[in-house]
Amino acid sequence: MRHGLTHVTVYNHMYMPGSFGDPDEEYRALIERVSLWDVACERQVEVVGPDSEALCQYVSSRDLRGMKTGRARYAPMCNYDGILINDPMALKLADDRWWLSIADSDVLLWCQAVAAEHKFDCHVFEPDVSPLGVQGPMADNTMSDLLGDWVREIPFFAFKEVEYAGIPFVLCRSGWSGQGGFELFLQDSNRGLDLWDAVWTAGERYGIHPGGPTLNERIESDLFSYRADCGADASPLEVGLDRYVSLGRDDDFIGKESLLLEREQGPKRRLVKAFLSGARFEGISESAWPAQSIDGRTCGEVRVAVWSPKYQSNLCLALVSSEVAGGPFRTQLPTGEMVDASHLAYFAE
Ligand code: THG
Repeated sequence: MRHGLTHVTVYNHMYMPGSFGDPDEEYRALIERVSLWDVACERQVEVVGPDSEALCQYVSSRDLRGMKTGRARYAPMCNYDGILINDPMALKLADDRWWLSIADSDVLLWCQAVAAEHKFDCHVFEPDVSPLGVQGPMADNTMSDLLGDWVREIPFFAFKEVEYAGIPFVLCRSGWSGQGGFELFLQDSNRGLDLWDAVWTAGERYGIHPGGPTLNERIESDLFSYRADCGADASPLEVGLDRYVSLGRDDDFIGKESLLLEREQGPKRRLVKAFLSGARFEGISESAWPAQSIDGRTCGEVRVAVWSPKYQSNLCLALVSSEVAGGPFRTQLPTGEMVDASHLAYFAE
């Protein structure tokens, strides 16, 4: 609030700061400097006990076996019908201790139920852990000024448990932008302002700016957003998460049978990136817009649309039938105006 917060959304039943009033400057700070994000709403589901890995492995579509302690993996989760229900990062804190760092749906209840039904010997709960994002090309300088040069050596999706001025957190090279940076998983919510202020002070000489998950940058960088990019009925194969779904696994996992069948038949829809014609969009789209094929038939929907500085064009993510996904289509704006969509790429390909 002190930094002039102007826009919040709700994510995992929490407020998430989104913008501080100047989206163009927030984009620039993220691309050229360093940006500080309160992403405490990326809640953790902690799993502790002898069967913690077995539970995480069973609920994840991705194979998590063979991970070292101190490493993370992006691990989509499906229900028994092979429908995507969340896309967490799985962090292995110890052989018998894991965090699922979740997107916006109730994974805690799901994991507690699966653990009980399958008699996995583990405890599933929500710990006091609140991530802070430090993203952008100056994130390394900022964090190494704060903690020491060693932070530069942390590989992507690896982490270390640290303490700074008595503030305990897990420092991980990760985050929801394509610009690089860290997430600081604060382990004491009473120290949130202290941690924010410490990183802010370290980042001032690098032009640190307050921000949040940035819609245009994350689409340009192919980062998926559960709920925004698809509804409650999409499979990971439709939305381009295939590479994080380990269909060759020799063990069972939730959704496996359905996903194998879907792969055989081919996904019915595809998530695509497309340019939209017309004047520059201001702000972000608030709802899905109907998509039509060139011959006028309903073919899916534009899920999100935004101005892209990188492409100097309006850019959207659309979930459309596989037949039209490789080519042009049209969409109707809330104003009623029809605009042309031209295929840029399949999402994440
Ligand atoms: N940080 C944390 N938790 C999260 C998110 C986050 N939970 C919800 C949501 N974001 C999950 N979504 C993603 C999507 C992509 C990535 C991270 C979280 C990501 N993917 C790498 C990439 O696409 O290059 C690949 C990772 C891999 O190879 O395993 O970084 O932002 N804490």
